[in-house]
Amino acid sequence: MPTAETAVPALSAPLTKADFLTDYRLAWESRHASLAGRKEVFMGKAKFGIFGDGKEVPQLAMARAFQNGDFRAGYYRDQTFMVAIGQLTWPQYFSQLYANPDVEAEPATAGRAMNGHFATRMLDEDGNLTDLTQTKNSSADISPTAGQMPRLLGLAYASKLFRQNPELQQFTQLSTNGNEVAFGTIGNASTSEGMFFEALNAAGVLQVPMLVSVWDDHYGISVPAEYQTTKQSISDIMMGLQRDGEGQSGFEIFVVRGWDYAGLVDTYQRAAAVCREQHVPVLIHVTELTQPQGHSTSGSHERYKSKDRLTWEEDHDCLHKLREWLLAEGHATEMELDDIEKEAAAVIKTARTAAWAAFFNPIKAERDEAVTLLNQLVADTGTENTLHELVEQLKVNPTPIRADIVRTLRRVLRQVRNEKRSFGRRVVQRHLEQLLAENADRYNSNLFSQSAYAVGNIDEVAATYAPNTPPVDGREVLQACFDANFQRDPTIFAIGEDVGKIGDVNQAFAGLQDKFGELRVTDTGIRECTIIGQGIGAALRGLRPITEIQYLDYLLYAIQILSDDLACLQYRTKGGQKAPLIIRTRGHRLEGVWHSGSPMQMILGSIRGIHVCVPRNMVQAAGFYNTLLRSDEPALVIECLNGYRLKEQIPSNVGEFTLPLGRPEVLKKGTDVTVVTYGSMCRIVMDAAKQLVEVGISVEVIDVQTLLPFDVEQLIADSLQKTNRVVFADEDVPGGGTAYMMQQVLDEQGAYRFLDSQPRCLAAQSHRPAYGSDGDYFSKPSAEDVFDTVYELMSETEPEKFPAIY
Ligand SMILES: Cc1ncc(C[n+]2csc(CCOP(=O)(O)OP(=O)(O)O)c2C)c(N)n1
Ligand SMILES: [Mg+2]
Repeated sequence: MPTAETAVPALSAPLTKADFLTDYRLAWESRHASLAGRKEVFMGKAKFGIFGDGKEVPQLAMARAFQNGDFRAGYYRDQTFMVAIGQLTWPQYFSQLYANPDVEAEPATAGRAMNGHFATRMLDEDGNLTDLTQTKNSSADISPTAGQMPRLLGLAYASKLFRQNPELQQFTQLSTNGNEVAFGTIGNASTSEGMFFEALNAAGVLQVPMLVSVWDDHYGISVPAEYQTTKQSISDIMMGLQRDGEGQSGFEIFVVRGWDYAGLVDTYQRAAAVCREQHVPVLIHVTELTQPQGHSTSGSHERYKSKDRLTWEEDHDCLHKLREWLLAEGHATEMELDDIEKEAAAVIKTARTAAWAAFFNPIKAERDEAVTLLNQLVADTGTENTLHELVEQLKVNPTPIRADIVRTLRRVLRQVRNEKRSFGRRVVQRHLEQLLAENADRYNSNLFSQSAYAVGNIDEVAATYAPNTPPVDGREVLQACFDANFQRDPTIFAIGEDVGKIGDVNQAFAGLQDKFGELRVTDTGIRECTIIGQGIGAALRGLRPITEIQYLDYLLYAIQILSDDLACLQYRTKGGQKAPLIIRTRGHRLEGVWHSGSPMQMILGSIRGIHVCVPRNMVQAAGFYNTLLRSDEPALVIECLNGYRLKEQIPSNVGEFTLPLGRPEVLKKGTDVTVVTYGSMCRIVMDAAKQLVEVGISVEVIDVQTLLPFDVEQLIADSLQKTNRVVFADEDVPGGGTAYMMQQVLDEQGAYRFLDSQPRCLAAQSHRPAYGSDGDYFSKPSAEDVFDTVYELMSETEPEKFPAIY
């Protein structure tokens, strides 16, 4: 990793000639990196390339305003900035282009994201946060345009909490009195996205130190500003955010040309100062930028830019303009600048060569080792003719990849499947296993936390109950749970629509704002996507947010950011960053199309990397919150919307008892049929189970409790071994959550072999649930539906004892 000394220092005194030339050198290194990167793609050494050419100069100015403790949330053009702050080296840059999976060579994503996805490593070897106040930090980039904006809001929001909440001042390794600025970058065209506007509005409301730079090159791939932005100017149309003066709330908005080095340096100094000191959000619209090589390696910009535009871009290339300025101001001679440009080219050439060798040599060595073992196998088995060609192909491949090696080993083993006694065969098989394990670490690891605080490592504490305590409303169980956790850990806070003053629409936070203050229990605007982003950014910085989505149906507004940002954070950084965010919501049965949805398959399919808890009541929910608030992993907790007023026995250790994730609970023992369900369906299934007893059918009811992880000890398979019949029931559409559970049990757990009857799924209807009690009855599975489904299974098995009803 580069050291702090290699980074461009933040500007405290006016820049000197040496500083100008340092910047000029870096700008040209960056340009040569872009030019070389494109060539590497066209030579076939990398699959895709997107570069920061044409955006170098403003990034140098931004870097000079960026201090230790600050955070970036940006996009793929920011290579110059990342090198300027000392958090990217040119060999690392090329390593990412080549997809080098070695985390030392490519610390941002370990080869998992395509080039231009920047990130700093924020966790130590044990998975704990390092002292982020001592480093310059970048949250991990994602590709969806504007997807960095919700997280950016959260990074800035954390500074506000650290500054304004005295209880947080003890955490000096997380913040220095909230002085940290969150710097965002975004392309002009990406400001067309809704979440850009949502994040800016929220930052203005919250008054947080968020400094957004728009790199405006007039285009979004081929589509010009006329199609992107009203009046073709993002600063013009955002002017309503401008604050009226010092002490007023709102934004500071700056407009500066992207090739005007002196103007940029000055702007960033002033902008960052107001942002840092006063916590005023800032928008810097950086205009007149260019794309010397076009958008990416996917096509050429001559196809859609006019000759005039291309000439204008050439004239306004920020590097050419910087050169003109340095000469005009007498800061350098032509010869000095020529030399710098040449030296910069040489630096990049060396970096590129070194990065390629570091990427390719280990693969070649792996290939050679495999060929040696395979040749021994050929000799050993005497099947030269059939195997020889496969081995030879691998041997002469000039650019092997790891898949070529593994593919060859697998095909060879296929051919010698009868040579069971061959020593060479066993050696090759062991070697294949080793390679598969290594590649699993390279490509399939780190979806979840590997730290001591991973959910699986949290101590189990049983709930205890004092005798003779009367049952309370479910919401009071949660309220007591949150109260205890808020007292225990000052980094926990809750935000969401109606969470603050009234303590959420179902009052689980009632009274807690009065008790803990507005910074701990906080109302937000109606903006699900950035509520989640606010949580992600704050969690990245070591805080413990509970972000609320008022109803499960509105999770759709946030599912993109949960999927693209939170769920894959650990994975896409190979354990370099974590955001232990809890998303609290409520759903399943209540009323009508938009308040009783249960879109579980959408969730299960899109947020792997986030745990999904589906507690049947509020005691179970509290147990999950207690576990999660002690762990360092993100989770979605879906409470039952119709459960807040149901009476429950409150544990005496309501803030301490923990529930393990991934362990189902048998709600009722039985011998004939196992019904697997969760959430609000538990009560309906239990009701049906009672009715089934009356006709002599014994049902075992299992509440899975969490869908991700799912039954890690395979308890459901044990149940099927006993009953030999199974029904999966939930409120999702057919083929949704029930199909997932069936796959887990029959396929993953292999429980198909215990079945004597067809496995059945009982889901809701394919449409959204209708309003009213009849709408519910005819849209969602009822106790009668459960009864009939189970009864049919028994009727098929023993028609005499259980004659068909219909
Ligand atoms: C949500 C989403 N839609 C489309 C894309 C494909 N895409 C990648 S970059 C890009 C253009 C972005 O233009 P702009 O924001 O101006 O940034 P620039 O590349 O010009 O710097 C598009 C459409 C994407 N990555 N994400
Ligand atoms: Mg653009």
